[in-house]
Amino acid sequence: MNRRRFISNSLSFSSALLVPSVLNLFMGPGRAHAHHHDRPAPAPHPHPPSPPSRTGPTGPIALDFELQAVPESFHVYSDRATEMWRFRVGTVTAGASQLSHIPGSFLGPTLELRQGQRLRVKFVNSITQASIIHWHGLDVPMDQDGHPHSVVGPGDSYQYDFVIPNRAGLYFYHPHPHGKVGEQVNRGLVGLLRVRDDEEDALGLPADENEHLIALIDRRVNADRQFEYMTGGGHDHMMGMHGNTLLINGQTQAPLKVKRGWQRLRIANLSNARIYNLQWSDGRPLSIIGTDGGLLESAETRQQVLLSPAERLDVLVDLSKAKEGDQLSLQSAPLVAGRGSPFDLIQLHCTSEIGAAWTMPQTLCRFDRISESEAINAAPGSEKIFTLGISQQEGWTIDALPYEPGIVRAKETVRFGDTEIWEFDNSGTHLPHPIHIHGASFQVLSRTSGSFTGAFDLGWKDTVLLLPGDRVRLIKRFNTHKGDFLFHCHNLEHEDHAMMRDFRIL
Ligand SMILES: [Cu+2]
Repeated sequence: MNRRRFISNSLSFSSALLVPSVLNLFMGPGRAHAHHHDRPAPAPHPHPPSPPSRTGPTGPIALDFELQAVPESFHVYSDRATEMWRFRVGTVTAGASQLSHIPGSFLGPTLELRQGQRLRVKFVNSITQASIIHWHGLDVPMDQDGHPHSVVGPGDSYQYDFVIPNRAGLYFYHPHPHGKVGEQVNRGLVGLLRVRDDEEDALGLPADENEHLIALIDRRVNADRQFEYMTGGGHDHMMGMHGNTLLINGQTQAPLKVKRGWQRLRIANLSNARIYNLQWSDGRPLSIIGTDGGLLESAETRQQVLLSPAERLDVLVDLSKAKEGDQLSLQSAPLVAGRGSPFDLIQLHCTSEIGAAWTMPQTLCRFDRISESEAINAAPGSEKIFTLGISQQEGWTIDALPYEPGIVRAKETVRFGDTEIWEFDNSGTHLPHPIHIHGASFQVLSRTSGSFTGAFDLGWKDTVLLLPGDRVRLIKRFNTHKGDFLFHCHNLEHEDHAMMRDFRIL
């Protein structure tokens, strides 16, 4: 699509002024403009494909429980309850100690699992819409992945039973019914899932009260303390749903009291659409030890890192030389210096207590780097290219196509066991798109940047940020499960309307 046509399409699609809107994404909450061009909801998927038959796991079950999606009045604010949909724990049959809760948070229970453990979850749908749960970042079989074809209606349930194959890392879960993901997450249906493994244990990383889960969530909170959704009309469809209020772990911001030692921040961007540009308030670099799929080979330092929806960052900070009462803020800076000001995400307040002593090792883990030569399409120019776009008829697209359930093109078909190089091309949309691929984690090979920089590509990734003008090449192994899986933009409003495709592993 040429640039002129793109601009004319996108203007009629949303009336949004593109350049200021892009900048607004990075300027802190509370700057949304109202426009009024609503799009109809997408049609339900017609012919769900049937998953390949498989034998379920047979070993002992580490965690077995009911996870209910329920309407609930919840006190995010003390003065008035917010009407939400939440994930709540029902009957627990095994492993109750592997469910933890962030006190006061509307997030669902945090599932605490180890690599190789078997998880059984009965999802009970007690909301008024069809739904299904996707375990973001976990490499599970097709019928366990929460593909939209698996949705269950109100009053129905879905039994999950799978083994955690992933390395230690911070993962999360959320609904994945096509066209309703943004709304259901906005209402509160999201939770964290933390995986541990022996390799991570051996590092003796800061743990317990020195390890902090930090889910970055923005919501548009109205005067009645309710979460609004898509009240900005076409602008919200264009930009994705940006809130006016930052809720860390779903709560109003409160300082985190920390001991004077090493602290580990497990940061997950669980916002529908907002991108954060992380930095420390005192100018010290971020010390990054992990991303979506767990530990890096060794720690990396950056002054700033962009974290787009669904991306995770594992950050260590050494406060052993801090004094009692010292304060340090994790902030989000504007994407473009001078356009807006940094805002605090979370403040760390040092207490009198001395915390954990620790030394950063040279090497964090044995990192299995995928060589380009492993790919069946390693020859220059033979990568599969997926072009991100927008059109008046289809909304957000991949190769000018919206989501078509169960329909895969030749390039969306992969032979089981193959490794492939995929390239995502965002030279045509002028907006950022965090692209998530279901199944096994991938590695980013290279990035050709457009107008912006700051994405962090190292480690095992399941979501990669395509900034305006960017082209990103990645490599992925398709050697774990056959069947239909999704790849899509994780700006949830882009995903719903309908920047998503199936790919099939045969
Ligand atoms: Cu997008």
